[in-house]
Amino acid sequence: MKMALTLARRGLGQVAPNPAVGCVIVREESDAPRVVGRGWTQPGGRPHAETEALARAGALAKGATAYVSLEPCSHHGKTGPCAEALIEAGIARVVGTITDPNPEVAGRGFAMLQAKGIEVTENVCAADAYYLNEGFFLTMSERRPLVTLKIASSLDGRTATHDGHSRWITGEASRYRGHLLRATHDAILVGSATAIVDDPELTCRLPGLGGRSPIRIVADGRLRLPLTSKLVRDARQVPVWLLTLPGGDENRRKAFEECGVTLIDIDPDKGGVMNMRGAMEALAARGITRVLVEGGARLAASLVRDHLVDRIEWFQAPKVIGGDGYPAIAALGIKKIDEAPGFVLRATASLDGDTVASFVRGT
Ligand code: AOF
Ligand code: ZN
Repeated sequence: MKMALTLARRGLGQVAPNPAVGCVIVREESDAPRVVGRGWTQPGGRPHAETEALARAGALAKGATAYVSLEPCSHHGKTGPCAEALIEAGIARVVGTITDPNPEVAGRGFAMLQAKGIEVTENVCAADAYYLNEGFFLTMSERRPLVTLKIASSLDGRTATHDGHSRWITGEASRYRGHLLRATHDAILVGSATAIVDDPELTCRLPGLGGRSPIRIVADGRLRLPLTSKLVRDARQVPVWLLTLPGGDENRRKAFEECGVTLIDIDPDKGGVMNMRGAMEALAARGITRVLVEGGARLAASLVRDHLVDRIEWFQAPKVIGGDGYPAIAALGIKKIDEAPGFVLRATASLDGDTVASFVRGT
């Protein structure tokens, strides 16, 4: 199952709105098990993992065990049900993780297999399977994507000097890791101030992964992003979406659209600012399951305040900028420490002197 999960991971950032699934077909031969087919959900979400693995196994699938990192589907979608394909191939046993929360599946995949006399073992590596596809699960349960906040700061949590100088706080290895995060998310989101000040490209520029740039999204309530920005200039190569407040200047809206930028209206909160939960729901409705937030401080603060940050990837350089620098997260107005949102450390790594710490939301 660990192997199936590793294969599944290849699909992250490529298969939305579908989950990234892996499948390994194994023949339990006399002395040692033998892998006869491996598959994972293909870019765009199809074919599914199981049919890929079955195609590789061919006739050797008969009597074999299939390890699948999510319950095999039971519905007739764009392709036939994977549960049926496993049955037809003569699979004898299926080892699975958790049920597929898609209401069209929701236990029917496992039931179809069992009804045909196939032995089914569920809940193997269930926590890992959930973590891997948390974006897909959240779109099903909360109609919003998984939100990963990426921060690159000094030891004291600053992202720029008081002059706004920020290139570069973290080193090259950290920045490469940041690009890998881009490749494994469906979209990157930044606030308009960051987009204006940094004029970023927000693409994945890792050698070999150049084609894996996610959709680039700017939260820009008042359409302040310059039409001359790098993002707008190459919006026809790598998609750019602007989350904006309804209304606004018609000519400016048209100008963005003529550059190939997609405008998505998000209703304001009572205070007239963009409702971030509404924004996330709008992204999920457009098939986004994993969003990487890359700044700035105000966008990060509003997402933290609204309890929308599921994970934090905090890159820290061994430098001190001081209290006159810009904070990574803007004011939250918290009075008591027990009101501060908590996160749980999941892993750390050192990257050429920087450290990256991965956190998940506290319960
Ligand atoms: C599997 N194996 O590799 C994946 C599954 O639109 P369709 O027909 O591709 O179906 C999408 C649904 O299939 C998706 O919402 C989820 O329930 C399931 N994804 N299932 O057996 C796979 N990606
Ligand atoms: Zn399927």
